[in-house]
Amino acid sequence: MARLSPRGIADQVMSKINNEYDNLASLNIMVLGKTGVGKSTLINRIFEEKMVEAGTGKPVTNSIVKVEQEGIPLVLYDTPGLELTGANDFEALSKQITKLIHEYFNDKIVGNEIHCILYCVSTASHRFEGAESDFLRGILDKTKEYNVPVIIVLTQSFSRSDAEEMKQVIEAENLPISAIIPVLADEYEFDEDIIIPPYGIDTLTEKMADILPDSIRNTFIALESANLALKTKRARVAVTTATITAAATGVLPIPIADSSIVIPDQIAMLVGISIAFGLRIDKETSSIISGTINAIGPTVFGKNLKYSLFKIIPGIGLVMSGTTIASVTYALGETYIKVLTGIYTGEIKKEEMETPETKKLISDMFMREMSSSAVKAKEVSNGGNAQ
Ligand SMILES: Nc1nc2c(ncn2[C@@H]2O[C@H](COP(=O)(O)OP(=O)(O)OP(=O)(O)O)[C@@H](O)[C@H]2O)c(=O)[nH]1
Ligand SMILES: [Mg+2]
Repeated sequence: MARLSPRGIADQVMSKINNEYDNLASLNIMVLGKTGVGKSTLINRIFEEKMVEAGTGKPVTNSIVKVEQEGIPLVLYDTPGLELTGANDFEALSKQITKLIHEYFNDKIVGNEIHCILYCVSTASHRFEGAESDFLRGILDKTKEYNVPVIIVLTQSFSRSDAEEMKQVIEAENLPISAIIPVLADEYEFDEDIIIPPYGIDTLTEKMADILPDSIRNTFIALESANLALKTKRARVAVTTATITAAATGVLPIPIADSSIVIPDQIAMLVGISIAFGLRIDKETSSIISGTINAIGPTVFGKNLKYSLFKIIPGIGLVMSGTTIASVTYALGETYIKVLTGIYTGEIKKEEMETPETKKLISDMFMREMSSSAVKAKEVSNGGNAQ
């Protein structure tokens, strides 16, 4: 086993994140709706990158612009500033969309297909017209061979009861869509005393993850920054996989001088978790990874665990059993998820990874995970389920 410093492990994880990120299939989403309904606000809320700003898109038809950013596997088709006032406008847009969808699905280059359409209707506008209904039905009918899922997003749902009413009106149209989801993307200041907090984005992102094809789901989870539960769930899959593999490893000799117990499966696990949390290749990511390993290394090799993780086998020396490796793997994965969650929620500061306080926090987390992980690792490797 190669000797690896925490920095060396971080470097390995980083270069693999890089590869993995480059290999993520591009997520292609179409965001439709009249001007001012909140399409850009919604997208910026889901992806928390300033993806959609005036003038950044490249026109692909009269009304549709393509928005993308170097190095991000996301392509958005947006309809900014669209005055859809009557059946003629809808008819014209329908033609453009239908044509595009056919083109993209029949393109020789794989990966251009539209994966999902978000059709935005403003609850605050109190209007869902017959023309909109015909428009959606028409598009879905003319592209039905591709099964592009459509979610109607009720944007600007300042009033939940209005949103519910609007939902019922649209439901009565019996459109072949995947869902109707009320959303308030940004908090709304009703007056000085009443601020309505955002809601519905978790429901929407969960639905999106659900309807996207398997190959695209990972991209979506990596890119979305609005739903921590989605990220955690995906990250736990990586922990489960690595724990199962570790449990099957059998005994592993540990060079005593080597303060690293990180083996390829664990590196893959750290990569999987990092991707789910959307970590990018930068100095901060490196310090998060090496900080985590730094904080828990002494715990694994120090004497402060209640039981020894090692056995001595004559002729081989110090070994770790498969079960122990599984426990350490599980605890490492869970701890890393907790660290990233802490960073996500702001409870842990990226810049403070190496402070004694953060180190202690992480090492305590790891100790807690270790004390329960022997049991959990066993459950995971038996049942294949980390929850
Ligand atoms: N408070 C609050 N304001 C919102 C929300 N959604 C949209 N708005 C406001 O509504 C206005 C229009 O929102 P945009 O996101 O620009 O709408 P759009 O659909 O992208 O408009 P076009 O690009 O012109 O087609 C902006 O002033 C937003 O701040 C929301 O969820 N909460
Ligand atoms: Mg816009």
